[in-house]
Amino acid sequence: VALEADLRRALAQEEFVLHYQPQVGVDGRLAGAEALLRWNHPQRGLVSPAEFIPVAEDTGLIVPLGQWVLRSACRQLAQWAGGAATAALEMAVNVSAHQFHRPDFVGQVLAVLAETGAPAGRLKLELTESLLLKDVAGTVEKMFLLREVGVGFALDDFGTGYSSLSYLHRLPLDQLKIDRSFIQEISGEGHGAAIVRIIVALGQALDMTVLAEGVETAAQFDFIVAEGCQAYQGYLYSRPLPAERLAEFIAARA
Ligand code: G
Ligand code: G
Ligand code: MN
Ligand code: NA
Repeated sequence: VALEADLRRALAQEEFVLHYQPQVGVDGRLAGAEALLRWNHPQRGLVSPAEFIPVAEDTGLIVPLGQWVLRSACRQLAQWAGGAATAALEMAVNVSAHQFHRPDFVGQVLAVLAETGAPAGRLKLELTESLLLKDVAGTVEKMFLLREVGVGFALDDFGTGYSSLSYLHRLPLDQLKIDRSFIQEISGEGHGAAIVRIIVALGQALDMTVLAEGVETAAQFDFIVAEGCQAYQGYLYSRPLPAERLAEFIAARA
């Protein structure tokens, strides 16, 4: 309850910020960034979403918070679209189940695109497997409506949920994101390497690109390239950065 009240106050006082983690092609081309929410708490400093997203989900606060994330990320995307070095970048935005399954979700995304002037064709929404499973018919309909204006979709944390091959091919997904737990297991005793291989094959069969999450070492990078992943993100390339730091990062590489 204390955290809930604190979250409400934080929303009103604009204590949230977005950081952006680069998403890169295995050829080294910067493809875009994933917007990651941070709470800049007056006493506690930067608080991880892992701590407060579950509370926001339980209390319904995720709806206004998710709306804030989408609007802020789209403002940033519109700004990128107007800059020579950033014009081609995509923006990936995490969407929670509660937010997605609201009846007015499609209308809200369209309104934010119109309001911010962000190019729909460079917005990518990251959905999770559990979200998709909740109402497959309704989900497919929403995804097709958004795809019509150019919005893309990635399946986040892939491999950790309960995807069914029987509906995966019905969804207009552009990308599978291999959960970082499998990337971390690549060189260990687990089945990480085999799972990466299977997800790449699945992506090829379903005509989806495959992005590896949480790539931290050169060995992991070499493996995902050899297996045919098209893109990656992770500390090896860059941590999530504040917008100004990302701009410096891009300028330094240009
Ligand atoms: O950035 P970090 O690793 O701390 O994120 C922790 C978790 O919070 C991840 O699962 C990530 O997907 C989730 N997350 C980060 N930003 C957002 C957001 O804007 N909306 C939602 N729904 N989840 C987010
Ligand atoms: O669930 P989602 O994929 O949205 O979560 C992204 C989270 O992963 C973010 O909180 C981000 O900070 C974190 N992250 C990004 N790159 C790495 C990495 O290379 N290693 C680790 N351990 N975490 C990472
Ligand atoms: Mn994500
Ligand atoms: Na993930």
